[in-house]
Order: sequence, then C-alpha cells, then structure tokens
Amino acid sequence: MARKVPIGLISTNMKQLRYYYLLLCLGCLVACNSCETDPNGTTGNGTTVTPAKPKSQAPDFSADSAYAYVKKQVDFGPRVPGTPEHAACKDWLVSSFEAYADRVIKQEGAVQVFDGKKINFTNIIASFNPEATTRILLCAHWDTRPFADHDQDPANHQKPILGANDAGSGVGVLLEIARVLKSNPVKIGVDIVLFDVEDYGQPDFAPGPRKADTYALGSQYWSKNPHVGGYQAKYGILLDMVGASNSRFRIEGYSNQFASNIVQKVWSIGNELGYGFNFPYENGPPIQDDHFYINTVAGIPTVDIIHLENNGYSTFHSSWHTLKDDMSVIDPTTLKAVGQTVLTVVYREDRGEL
Ligand code: AHN
Ligand code: ZN
Repeated sequence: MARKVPIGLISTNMKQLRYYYLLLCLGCLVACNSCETDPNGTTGNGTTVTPAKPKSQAPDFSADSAYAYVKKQVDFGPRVPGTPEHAACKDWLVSSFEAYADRVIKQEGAVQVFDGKKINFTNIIASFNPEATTRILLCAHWDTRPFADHDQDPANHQKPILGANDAGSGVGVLLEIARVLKSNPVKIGVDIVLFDVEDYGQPDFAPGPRKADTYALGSQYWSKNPHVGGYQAKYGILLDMVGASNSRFRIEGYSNQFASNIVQKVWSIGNELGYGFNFPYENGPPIQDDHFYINTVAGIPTVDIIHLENNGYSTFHSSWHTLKDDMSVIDPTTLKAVGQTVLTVVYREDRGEL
C-alpha cells in the first residue's frame, strides 16, 4: 500500500536536494581551483589562478632558553629602580642584548614617582638593522614592583615582588627572540625596547587621592622622547605577564581601540600555530599599560599581549603584585606559545607576507 506523503515534506526534501546539489557544485569548483591547478596556475578549463603561496614558518623559539632568561632575572632578586639588584640586572640585560643586536642604547633619565621622589631610570633599546626604514617595535618592562600590595597578607604589602611573570616573562621571551634574530637575520628593522619604572605606580595603601598616570613612567618618557629623533615603527607588540600556565591573552581594550588590525595579525597567527587557547577571540578590559602611551603619545599602533582573567574578581593572574609571583608561576609552554607567535609575525613581516 502506497503511503501518503504530505506535500510539505516532499517540497522540503526537494529543497534539501537542491541544497546538496549546490554544495556538490561548490565542492567541484574548490577542487578545480586548488587540486587540479598545474604549476603554471592554469586550470583545466583554461582560467588562470594564482596558487596560494604557503606562508612561511619562523625559526624555532626555544622555550627552555626563554625560561632560563626569566630565571636569570629572578635570581638577581627584585629589580626595584634605585637598588643594586636593579643595576646588576641592567648590566646583564645590556651585555646580553649586545651579544645579539646590532646596536644597544641605554636611555637614561630621571622621573618623579607617585610620592614625589625622583628616581633614575634606564630604558634599554636593542636594535636590529638600525638603518632600515620599515621597523617593528617589541617591548616589555624590565623593572619590578616595590610593593606586594595585592598580597593576601597585609604584612607583605611593603615588600618588593620577585616579578617572574610581571614582567620577567616578557623580557625572557624578548631575549630569546633576540638570540633567534642573531642567527636568522631579517631585513626589516626590529627594536626591542625594555622600559624601566613601569611598576612603581601609586599603591593602594598610599594616603591621599588617587593620582593619574603613575604607572609606565619609563614608557611615558620614551613615548615623548624616543631614543632616536623622528622614530617610527609600523606597529608595536607589548608583552606583559606572558609566562603563567594556561594564560589567556584576551584582547585588551586599548589594543582593540588603537590597533585592531595588529590584533588580527597576531591572534590569527597564534590560532594558526595551534595556540588558540592562549589567544582567544574574546574581549578583555582596557589596561593602562606601556602600550597606552605608545599609542596615544608616540602614535605607534601597539597591541598588548597580557594575561587577563575573566573570573569576576580579579583582572590579572592570582600571583599579580604578590610575593607568589616567583618561578613556580612560569610555564615554558606559555612562553613558547607567545614567543613562536611573535617570531612568526616578525618573519612574515620580513617576507612581505602580512
Ligand atoms: C594598571 O593597572 C594601571 N596598570 C597595570 C599595568 C601593569 C602593572 N602591568 C604589570 N604591572
Ligand atoms: Zn605589575
């Protein structure tokens, strides 16, 4: 006995059929363009297509080497501006970069911190191909915070932090990038800038009203007075707290506001390389980090790769501005994800693939 089929169902099936047919045709077209293209780019039906050039991979970023660079900084102790540990670490950073870069500049000066005290600072600038006109800026801060004012124990609030993640991690990644650039030279200019006095901002316990712009003093100075007159870079990438396990670099607000096309470049490469967990397409809050002044004062579109939590009670990693920010926080897996991603940006930029 023939079963009655409702009319509506027939037409739905027909629609589906047409849909599958369309998909089949599309599939043929794709196959025709990608697989059946001869080396000259001529397809079977006589049209010419440009074969998609596979984008190149960067040299290997060594996570172990980056980890050792972070540990070396932490071994100096807290790197608080004005202390002997800070001075010793500076000397080591300068001589390390001198071994890798074409030119290293120490930009020295003095700034007034939140409590009125004047302190000396040194921004360290390591340049590759200083004469090249197309340049990329890579940066991090190298000083550490004098106060663990977010520590659970108020007795620790006046003590300095070790700053393995904040910001030994960013500096460690940049040192490893410098080492790789030395043995695999590029034609474009690369400036690695290590800012001083980023983390001397007004602590929560300081008396009186909250003051504006007390963080990022080294980068505020550099943004107004770059190390060379008329300095220009195509774009910048700031690394801040890039070493903790399972770090998630949500898209920081000012990066999106001032440099969304650079966010796109960096995050898409991170995802392509398999680091999608670390580089989620998820918006985070704006942070007044060094890149804020690089964007608004120096006018260089700069993104901040910064670990941002999304747990409702803290913006940063739980060790942030506490005595817990030591080597136990640092995970080479995260250093690798960040370093390999940034290296790939640099080498693709060099080859004109971005
Ligand atoms: C502010 O919260 C104003 N600045 C955070 C920038 C920072 C501090 N990065 C590391 N330590
Ligand atoms: Zn900090």
